[in-house]
Amino acid sequence: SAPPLTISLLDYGAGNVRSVRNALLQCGYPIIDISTPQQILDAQVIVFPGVGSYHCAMDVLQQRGWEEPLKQYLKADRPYLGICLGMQTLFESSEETTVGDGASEVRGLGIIPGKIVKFDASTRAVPHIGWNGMIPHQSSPVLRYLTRKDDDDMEQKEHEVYFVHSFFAPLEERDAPWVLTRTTYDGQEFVSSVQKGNVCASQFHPEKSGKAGLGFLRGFLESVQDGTLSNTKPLPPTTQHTQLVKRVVVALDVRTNDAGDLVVTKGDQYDVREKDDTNTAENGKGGVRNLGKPVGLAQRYYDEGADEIAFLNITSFRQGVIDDMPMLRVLEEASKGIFVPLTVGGGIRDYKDEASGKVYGALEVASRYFRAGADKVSIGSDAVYAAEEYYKSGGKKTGETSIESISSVYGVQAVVISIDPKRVYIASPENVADSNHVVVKMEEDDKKGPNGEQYCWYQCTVKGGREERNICAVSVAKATEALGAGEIMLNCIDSDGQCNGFDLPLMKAVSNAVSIPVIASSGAGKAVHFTDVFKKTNVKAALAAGMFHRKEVEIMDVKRYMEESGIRARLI
Ligand code: 1PR
Repeated sequence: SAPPLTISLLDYGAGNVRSVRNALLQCGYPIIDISTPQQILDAQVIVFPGVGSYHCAMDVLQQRGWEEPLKQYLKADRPYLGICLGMQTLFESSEETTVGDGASEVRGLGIIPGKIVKFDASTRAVPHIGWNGMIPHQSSPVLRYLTRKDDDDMEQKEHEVYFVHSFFAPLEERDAPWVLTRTTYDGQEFVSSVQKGNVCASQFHPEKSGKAGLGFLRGFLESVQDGTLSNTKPLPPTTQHTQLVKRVVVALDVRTNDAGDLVVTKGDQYDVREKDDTNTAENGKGGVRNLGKPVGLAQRYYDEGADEIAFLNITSFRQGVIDDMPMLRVLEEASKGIFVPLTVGGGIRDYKDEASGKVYGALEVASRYFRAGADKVSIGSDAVYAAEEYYKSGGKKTGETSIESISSVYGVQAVVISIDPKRVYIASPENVADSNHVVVKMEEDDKKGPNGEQYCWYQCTVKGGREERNICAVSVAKATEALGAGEIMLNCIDSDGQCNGFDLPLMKAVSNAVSIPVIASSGAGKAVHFTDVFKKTNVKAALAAGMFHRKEVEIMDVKRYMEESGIRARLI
């Protein structure tokens, strides 16, 4: 048989391509890194996982003298797989502007006619984040592992794949020979993958699309290997559309227990110590609840169908994380076998090393996590401080907050804000002390105040719920969106660990106030809690911890229940 293929990886050093490497390795092919123009011309197959911004990718290609050989390689119809920006740069230009530069369009490689444009954010949440389907326009060996039988109508369907982008290639008649699949995002159709001959590229991230994504990579690489890659055929047009599915996220709260081991724990209203003498600590209180090892548990949730996994370092306020090797190791290990997005939170802020006096910026802290395999970082306490400053200055952006510094380098989709609010009950809306606090009405009896109060505002806390601040959850969400956050993870300390369902008034208030996606968190105990929050609020994802850790409900039970209730979920 033919000698095994070696993949030439075009890694131009922006952001994290560790997961692409891991996914290619998982498919069983060796990788070499391209470092000279000649290596482009000599490659058997090139994989170009674009991350960061369009102009940055094009600048690097030019500066390193890679643009011309790459064009030559592509025009000669040699095997190529572009991912995300690796697809967008194949087009003539992009609306994505260079920093500080009003309206200039950035030129691309010009292999495919047409221009990359931005989603209209006035009618939908932007970025387009999450799992969406694909409608094939051609049959291709690349898609051979991607179809599944639909349960109801026995129709062949493409598996959902993971997208995260604000810009897209519009579906235009003249690009028709290139379109491999199309996808719909809230009424907007776009090109989700292209293929002509041996040149192929995807807007979605196969390396983050679970087993379907690995199947796409395998389909591509195997057909390069056996020489069948260009065996494509146009398919008859259909009027089908796809839909972004609601995500089910699992969170792992991680900390060191009293014996010094890093464990997954889970609190009741943020108290992670056992109520009895289980795992008893030296000080006589209950020990830290130990639900297992972070990497092993995360791998289990990936295998069981989690759409996304978040690791939260919940005691990071006590120590700096710049040297937090155990947590970096967790990311490194987890990203080897988990091919869905990984978020890491806790301690993403500026940090001063007391011993040396050296100051590390939040960007440096975040970069270490990205390099270790994280796709997003979540910012808790520091986001509250940034929001306070934002309002104090009358809505000025300094460019110096952790949110701004990280999102300007890694993109808004890489910055999640974790909000930890507590209810402050009031008898009537007039009783609110500060007119900036958004007041909501509690409709369910079990969420009313101790004296039957029907109203409350949601007070933000910092340091894992230990310190209250005079700012409400809606205000923090709006300010952090303005500063460049891409997503909100919305907890509720009152509901955390209670298994009584998500705090719907809070979820409604925040998801209606911002246009970035909101992940509902805290309080899930049954599948119906997920369908409730999806039906009654605007959240795009829902997160649970305890019910999955205790194996009370399986992830796929939740998803099947969602589908039965008419809410699309990713079934594996
Ligand atoms: O402030 O940037 O260092 O971030 C600290 C991070 O750690 C924040 O994301 C904060 O939410 C988290 N955190 C701090 N202390 C705790 C604690 O529990 N003592 N965990 C904590 C927060 C929230 C969710 C939880 C859901 C779902 N955990 O992740 O898992 O509430 O739980 P459930 O489904 O069992 O109800 P910074």
